[in-house]
Amino acid sequence: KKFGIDKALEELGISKMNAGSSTGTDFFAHGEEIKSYSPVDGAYIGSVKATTKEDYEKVASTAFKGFKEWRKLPAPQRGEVVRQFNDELRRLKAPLGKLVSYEMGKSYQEGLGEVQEMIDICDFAVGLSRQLHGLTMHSERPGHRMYEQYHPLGVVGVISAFNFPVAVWSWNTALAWVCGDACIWKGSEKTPLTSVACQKIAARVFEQNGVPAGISSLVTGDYKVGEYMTSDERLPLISATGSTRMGKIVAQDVAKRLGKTLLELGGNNAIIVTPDADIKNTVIGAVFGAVGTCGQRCTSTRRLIVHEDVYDKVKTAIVDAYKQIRIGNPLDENNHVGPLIDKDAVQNYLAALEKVKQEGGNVLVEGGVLEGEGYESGCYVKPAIAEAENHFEIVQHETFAPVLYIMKYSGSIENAMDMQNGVRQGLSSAIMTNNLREAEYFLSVEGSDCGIANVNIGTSGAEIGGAFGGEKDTGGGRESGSDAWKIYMRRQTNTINYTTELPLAQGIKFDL
Ligand code: UN1
Repeated sequence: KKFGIDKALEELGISKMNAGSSTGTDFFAHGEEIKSYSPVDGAYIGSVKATTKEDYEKVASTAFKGFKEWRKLPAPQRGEVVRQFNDELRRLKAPLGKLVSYEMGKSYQEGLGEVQEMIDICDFAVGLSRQLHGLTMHSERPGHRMYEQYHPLGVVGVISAFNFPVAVWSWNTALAWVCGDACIWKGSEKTPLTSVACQKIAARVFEQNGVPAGISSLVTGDYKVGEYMTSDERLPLISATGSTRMGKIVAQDVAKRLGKTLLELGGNNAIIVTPDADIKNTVIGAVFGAVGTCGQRCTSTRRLIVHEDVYDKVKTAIVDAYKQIRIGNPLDENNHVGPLIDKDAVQNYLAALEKVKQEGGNVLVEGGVLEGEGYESGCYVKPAIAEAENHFEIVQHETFAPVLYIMKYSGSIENAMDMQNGVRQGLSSAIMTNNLREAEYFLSVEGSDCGIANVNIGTSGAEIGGAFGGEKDTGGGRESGSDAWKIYMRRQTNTINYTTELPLAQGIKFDL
């Protein structure tokens, strides 16, 4: 059963062979062919030609030229273009959500959710286009006015990962566009058709509005294409989402030329379950967090840190809940969990299960690769749970798969806090408790060291209105809502003297 995927591809203008570089409605590319196979049924969906160095040069110079025009357009008019782009996203939500689900493997509901994140960030960006404000300060000198303004930054490079193949692009571009920047996007080589589909939508709207070419640009390929971007001095900012390993390379390359980076990297997200937790909600939050997107969200729940008083109760409830999980074609809305992205991911998943056993973990829910009808792609695995200890090497490491580690704490919340913070990553965290003291401690200066800290909800599924990102190995960047827009602009401090004198700051005397 194809679940209407051919119709979705047609509506999105995706053919069997697509070129993967674009600065507008024309697509071109001269690199190797990247074939896209669906993890859902193993079928060949179509191909994209990768971007060569020459293709990249064409893209970057067009983007740079376009930026010089785009930046002059008043921000609310840029917002109007983003508003129209958003109309198209609303119209094409179903086919785009379906392609995300089919090419990446997340459930159709989550595919739709991702497109909804695009719609939400565009709404946010449109409003923001009238609020790109700086502050006004009081000058220490008489007859002087001092204020700051934000100007467009330039051509921004966006590198995104397979697991959120459309939302992360839009978090960056919707803001960058209203800020007056041009964007060059390298999506994941594992989801190349989804990238082409997005670029087609944006390019069409931009062209209809007479926007110069290059404001929305696409390049495709692996890390080599990423390197064209990270080493390109014309790109003042590289926003990269992906593994910590990748982020460290990007950070160093961009730092060599004193460029800026916005990094959103790995997580090792935990839920602390205290004696005062609502067990029913804990189970829903933890299970969705651990198995949603087949454990391939950077916010996926990896660790459950449970107080000894409720440990057995929580353990039994979670293990029971795992029995209800239906694994299968993610386009079939009866299923909760689809496949992993590819067979390499399956290997990593199996290796993690092996490792946790070697280190002394106790497997509570057995994993394994599913075989037989409906599982022909070889990418479907069983979500697993292991009792483990926080210091295990495998627990300290982010495995991008549905493996949940459950561990016990005793005594006070401080002990749980040490465990939750005792990893290198710092993206998302949660506490389940109805105890005000524990909740406030968790949110306090001594509490969670993560960029996201939730009370009585799970670790994944953040809204776009807040800043998204985290500390330590997560890279420190913030994307999406709040004042994340500021990184896409350059700040300028202006001091204006409207007197006939020239008093110096700090009271310095200098007479000629
Ligand atoms: C990611 O996995 O890169 O909070 C992003 C969430 C989603 C975004 C995840 N809104 O789970």
